[in-house]
Amino acid sequence: MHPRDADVAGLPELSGTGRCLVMGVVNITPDSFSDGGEWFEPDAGVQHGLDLLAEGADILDVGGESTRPGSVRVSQDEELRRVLPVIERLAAEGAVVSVDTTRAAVAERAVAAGARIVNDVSGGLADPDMAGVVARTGVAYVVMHWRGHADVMDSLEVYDDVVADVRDELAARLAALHDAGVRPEQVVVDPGLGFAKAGALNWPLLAHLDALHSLGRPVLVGASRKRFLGHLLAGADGVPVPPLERDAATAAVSALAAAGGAWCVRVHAARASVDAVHVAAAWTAAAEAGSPTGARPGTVTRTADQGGTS
Ligand code: PMM
Repeated sequence: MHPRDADVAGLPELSGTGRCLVMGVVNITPDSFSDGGEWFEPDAGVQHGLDLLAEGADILDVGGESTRPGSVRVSQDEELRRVLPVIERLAAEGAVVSVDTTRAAVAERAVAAGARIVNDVSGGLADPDMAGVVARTGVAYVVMHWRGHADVMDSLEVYDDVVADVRDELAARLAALHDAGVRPEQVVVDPGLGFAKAGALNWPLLAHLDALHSLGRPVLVGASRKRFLGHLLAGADGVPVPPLERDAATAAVSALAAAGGAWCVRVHAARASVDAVHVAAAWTAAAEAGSPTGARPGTVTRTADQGGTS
């Protein structure tokens, strides 16, 4: 079975959709790089989560600490104060909620408040107690590739072969989690786009998701509004386009990542990526079914319900 179709512990309603899932971002931070401050108050955060669900998001990822390059950490108390009321209310609305945290104590309290996924951008490296909390609670756990906190990550971008190095470092994290009692079916892996990875280093990771599939677990991709897209789209003056103008490129990555076998894409603007993953699912299903007519590739066969252009 392809890892994208593997079940993830505690998320039965997300199994068998036949398409890549969409995780909508609910940042309760005044300084996140892409949408900082817009949903800082709990009511606004909850409303934003409900809007993302209405756009078709499958999961809401609630975070209270910015991972913006160079950002300074918030205290644990402040992080809890930001995320817990929003998680509680969104979970009560029936949403599948994920908590974006590197702190074991925040993860534990968030799970008690209704979170069913712990999304840890440090993959368990930032807090030695995280693996124990994940093992004990049994929740789904996103293990992202990470080399250091936001204040130092830009100095840690040294790779022999970025795809092989990220895969091997994730494999080491999976082994450590296993030793700590985390079951394989709890785990989702993530290449950590933009984390200790300058612009050009992100594209090989996206183009070789199969290398991460060799780890045997579903893959989550978080490309949304990231710097490498801003640089890609820069005009002749070389100035990166601002984060809020990167959503079309994000949706393009969602389609391609989904067609490449991603289990989930993490995005700020859900609607376009929801459409993108449906397109990718139809595309992949057709490719896997082969040609219904035996026609050579490139031969157009028109049937009644496919006719016309609108
Ligand atoms: N990126 C950010 C935050 N959390 N979590 C996962 N699993 N993968 C990511 O790529 C990721 C993440 C970047 O910060 P943002 O919330 O401001 O976009």
